[in-house]
Formats: sequence, structure tokens, C-alpha cells
Amino acid sequence: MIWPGGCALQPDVVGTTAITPSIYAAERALEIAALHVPRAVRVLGGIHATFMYAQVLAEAPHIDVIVRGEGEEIAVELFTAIEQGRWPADARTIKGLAFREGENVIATQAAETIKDMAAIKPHWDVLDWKQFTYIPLGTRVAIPNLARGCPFTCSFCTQWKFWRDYRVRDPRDVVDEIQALRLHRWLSLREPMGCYAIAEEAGARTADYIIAKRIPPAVVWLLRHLPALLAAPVLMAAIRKHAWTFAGAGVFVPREAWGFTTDRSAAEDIIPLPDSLFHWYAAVFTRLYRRLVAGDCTCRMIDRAEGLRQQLAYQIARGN
Ligand code: B12
Ligand code: SF4
Repeated sequence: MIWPGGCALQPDVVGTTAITPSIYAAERALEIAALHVPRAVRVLGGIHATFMYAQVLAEAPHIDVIVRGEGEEIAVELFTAIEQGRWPADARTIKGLAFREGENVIATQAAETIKDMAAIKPHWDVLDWKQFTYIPLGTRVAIPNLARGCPFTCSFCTQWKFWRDYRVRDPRDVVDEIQALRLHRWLSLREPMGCYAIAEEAGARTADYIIAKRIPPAVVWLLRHLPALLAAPVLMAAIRKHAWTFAGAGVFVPREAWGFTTDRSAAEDIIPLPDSLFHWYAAVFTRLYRRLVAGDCTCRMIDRAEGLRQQLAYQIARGN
């Protein structure tokens, strides 16, 4: 990153991240920043510097400050101090930092972890997507954060030490189902005759995807070899665990192994949901049960309230 003829941008801060394999590249990037925009405060974050801050500050004199641990709130405090001219005077008052003071390395008290996971909203739109390629596959890649931390404490792993407490984001914040609903609405407007067939095909393909990618092959094998009466409860128990995939903002309740209800009251839908969505649910279950429980299973909606159709009951029956 060379700025011929000087840098027009003149930022107040230059920051980068680093995992261990990229630490020297990150140190070099901040060294270049020191040459080209010397007035900018140079900040390093990420897992490597969090644990190895003393070593990094010793080997990379161009780095002014390290943000240790979860960065969102610490960064705001640090950048506000810089903006208000309180940096470096206030350095010791900001939690979660490490920096040099003369010959010494100072690490301030660890910051609290972020409790309100809904407050963490990535701005995917600022990314230059062309740069995010997963090299082995040559495909574009994005990794949404579903949770922070881990409930376990494996001795070889840094993750539980880095994120500290285990916090899960609300699935609705992660997978915005509005897009899926829009697609169903668009289909029912544009393809009023064909939307059911499309939803059924999509449901069958969704089930095929779940079987291929979401259920371990050994479990698929086991379900296929168990008698239907035993396979159905096992499958339904597994589906219940991942029910938000099906119900989105609604509530999914199994009715033993051969039926379920979906209740959308909590979703507070303003516009009635398109019928094709309910065909899609049924099609997913028909295919899952046919492939994993018994070839003659069919899932049908059996109880359909009018209006916003908040509660729907489905039954999976054998034979025709
Ligand atoms: C998804 C992921 C991948 C994806 C990345 C896809 C992508 N382009 O996003 C893939 C599969 C490609 C991948 C590959 C590798 N990964 Co990886 N990966 C992860 C994983 C699971 C999530 C990363 C993530 O998005 N975290 C969420 C973000 C928000 O966290 P974060 O980056 O740490 O940032 C936070 C703070 O650190 C801080 N912060 C970070 N940077 C900065 C900068 C500034 C200026 C500030 C203020 C704050 C700040 O604020 C952020 C928000 O709180 C992590 C484990 C984890 N849960 O973090 C491992 C992890 C990062 N990976 C790891 C490793 C080792 C690798 C590989 C080297 C594996 C290999 N041998 O090939 C490769 C390297 C690829 C590469 N060239 O970079 C290790 C790194 C360990 C270490 N000591 O460095 C981790 C920690 C897993 C582990 N415990 O072993 N990985
Ligand atoms: S290896 Fe790390 S992330 Fe995985 S279960 Fe153990 S502590 Fe959790």
C-alpha cells in the first residue's frame, strides 16, 4: 500500500487486524502508515495482538495502541478520545487497551464483554466484495457472526478465552427472513398460478439440501434403516432443535412425531402471508419424511385460520 506523492486522505486513525499468520503483514501495514500518514494513530486489533500484546509492542514500534479482545465498544471509546484530543492523555482510563509508556508496556483492565448482541450489526454494504474470495474454492465468502464465545473450555483452544462469555445472537437478526417473504409475495403476485408448484419444488430442494449438508451421513443412514415409527420421533426431535430455520420469527411446535404447528403471532406480520409459503413448509416436510422415514409420507396443512393466518397445523400421514 504505497501512496505516490503523499496521501490525500490524511486519516486520524489507521487500524488493522491480525491473526497469528498475518501479524507481520499487519505490522508492515502500520509501518507504511507511519511513513505516509505519521499523524494518524496506529491501532492493531484481533486475536494475536490480544494475547501477544507485549511481544507485538516490543517488536513493532510503529504501533501506538492495541485493542484487546472484543473491539466494537473499546474502539468507539478510543476513537472518541482521539477525536476529542484526549489521546494519549486518557489512555489509562480506557479499558481493553495496551500501549507503551516510555520503556513500559501498559495493559489497562479488560473491558466488559458486549451483552446486547442485537447492537452488533455488521455493515455488509461497505465491503468491497470482490476482495472477499475464499481461495481454495474461488467463491465469494462472508462469515456472519451467529454467536460469540463458546460454552466449552478445551485446553488447546483460544476461543473461549478470547470471547470469554458465551452469547448467542437472535437468529432473526442473522437471517432476515424479510427477503424470503418478499420472494414468496412476489411469486404470488407475478405467478399466481405457478407459485405453488415453484414453492413445492423449492421445498423439496430445501429438504434435499438439509439432508445433504445439515444432517450427518451416519444419522441419515440410521434414520433410513430404522422402522418408520422410531425414525419419525428422532427426525422430529432434531428438527425441533433447529426449528427457527423453518419457522423464522414464528414458533414451531411438534405434535408428537407426525405433525406440528407454526404460530406466527410473535412475528407481528402486517401483511397476510402468501399461501405459497405454507406450501413450501409442507413440501419440505414431505420430502424429509419421504427420504428419511418412509417413502409414502405426505405432509398437509390441516387447520388453517383466516385473516393473518397466524397459527397453522400440519399433519404428516402415510399412504394416500
Ligand atoms: C470464519 C473464520 C475463518 C474463515 C474466514 C473467512 C472470512 N474471510 O471471513 C476461513 C475459513 C477462510 C478461515 C481461515 C483461516 N483461519 Co479462521 N477463523 C474464522 C473464525 C471462526 C471467525 C472469524 C470471524 O469472523 N470472527 C468475528 C470477528 C468479528 O472477530 P475478530 O476478527 O476477532 O474481530 C474482533 C476483535 O478481535 C476486534 N478486532 C479485530 N481486528 C481489529 C482491528 C481494530 C483496528 C480494532 C479496533 C479491533 C479489532 O474487534 C472485532 C469485533 O469484536 C475465527 C474464530 C472466531 N470465532 O473468531 C477463526 C480464526 C480467526 N481462524 C484461525 C486460523 C488459524 C485460520 C487459518 C490460518 C487456518 C489455516 N491453517 O489455514 C486460515 C487463515 C485464512 C487467512 N488467510 O486469513 C484462528 C486464528 C488463531 C490465531 N492465533 O491467530 C481462529 C481464531 C480460530 C482458532 N481459534 O484457531 N477462518
Ligand atoms: S475447540 Fe474451542 S470453540 Fe471448539 S468447543 Fe472447544 S473451546 Fe469451544
